[in-house]
Amino acid sequence: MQRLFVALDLPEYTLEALDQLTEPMRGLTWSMPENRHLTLFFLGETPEERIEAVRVALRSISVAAFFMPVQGVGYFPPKGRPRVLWAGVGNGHPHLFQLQHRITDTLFGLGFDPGERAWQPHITLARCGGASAEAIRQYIKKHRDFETAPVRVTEFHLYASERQGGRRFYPLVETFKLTDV
Ligand code: 2AM
Repeated sequence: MQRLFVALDLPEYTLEALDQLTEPMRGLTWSMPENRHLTLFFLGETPEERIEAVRVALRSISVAAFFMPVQGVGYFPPKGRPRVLWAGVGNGHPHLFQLQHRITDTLFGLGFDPGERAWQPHITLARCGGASAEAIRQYIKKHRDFETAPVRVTEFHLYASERQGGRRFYPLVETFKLTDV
């Protein structure tokens, strides 16, 4: 079994800008900068014998490259105690949603469950299990105008998610190129 997900990588300049958003806050666990990405589809535990079919299917996806904004911060869930602090993509780009829909259709066709919640593009910055809701609201207010250079998205990736000594690692399984425009 491998725990798999499909995601977009972020260039160094974006990772640096996101790193500027980190600040000491009680009860908050910041994600490791090298682990920051934008998840498009979470496949979960996948039997080895199904992985080749996933890779072949993802290779057939044809979506044009695009520029993705990186702006705004927020948290999940919108109501109740915040659990995840994230950076957003503004209104995104139609191709971002097109790509995510194509991936979802493709993997749904292979029997993977997209889950019940609507996909909300986000880059996880921190888990906020122990932070106070008020501290998170203050943080959001302070960074509400966050915006950095858009990212040119030219590929997406299939990653595995592994845990070693309490830390998560995301080994790359395969990269899939978008089409040139
Ligand atoms: P995230 O994007 O909100 O951080 C690997 O676990 C990646 O898949 C993470 O980026 C994670 O969330 C995302 N993901 C989406 N749905 C998930 C789920 N049900 N369980 C674990 N991770 C999930």
